[in-house]
Amino acid sequence: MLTRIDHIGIACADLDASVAFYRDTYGFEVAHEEVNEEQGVREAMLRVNGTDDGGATYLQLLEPVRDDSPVARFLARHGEGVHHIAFGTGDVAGAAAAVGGRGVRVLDAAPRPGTMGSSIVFLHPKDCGGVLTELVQAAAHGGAGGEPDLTQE
Ligand code: V0V
Ligand code: CO
Repeated sequence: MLTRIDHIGIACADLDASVAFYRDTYGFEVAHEEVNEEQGVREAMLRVNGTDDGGATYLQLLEPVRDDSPVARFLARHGEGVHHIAFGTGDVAGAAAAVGGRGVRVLDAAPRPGTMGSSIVFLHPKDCGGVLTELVQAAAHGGAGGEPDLTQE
């Protein structure tokens, strides 16, 4: 059902400074950057291992774009640091339904748009041992999310 760690989300106050830290300290490069207005973030994906065929693992650096967003609230309460963990799946709706059936609150009634065309849902951290948890399914062409899609190309 859940096959891999897709990304670790890290809340930061200044995305460009955080990107520079990960580049200068570890040599990680930005594979993708976008603004997700619905989630209230500007984010950069730094590939740690794997390839763009859907098998990769990323760091997701998150800077809030509005004061009332989840990441802004997190920064105000906790400061910078690890914000969430995301598991990859080939079927995010099915995985969310299965986890929800085990008593975990699923925060999104239907999958929402995530980075690189992925589909995502969040699980309540209070039902996950204090860890905000995301389930993510890759776009059909691959990228962040689940398994390689062998039906393409
Ligand atoms: C809040 N809490 C957390 C937490 N954020 N615990 C662990 N990890 C976090 N990241 C705790 C907080 O300390 C409180 O506990 C309690 O939950 C309620 O927090 P709050 O600040 O009062 O409440 P809200 O309104 O911020 O709600 C928290 C939730 C919210 C988790 C429900 O942040 C949410 O819906 N998050 C999902 C969306 C999201 O995070 N989007 C940004 C990433 P105490 O103090 O009461 O014990 S976007 C992304 O990852 C994308 C686009 C992608 O991957 O593609
Ligand atoms: Co994420």
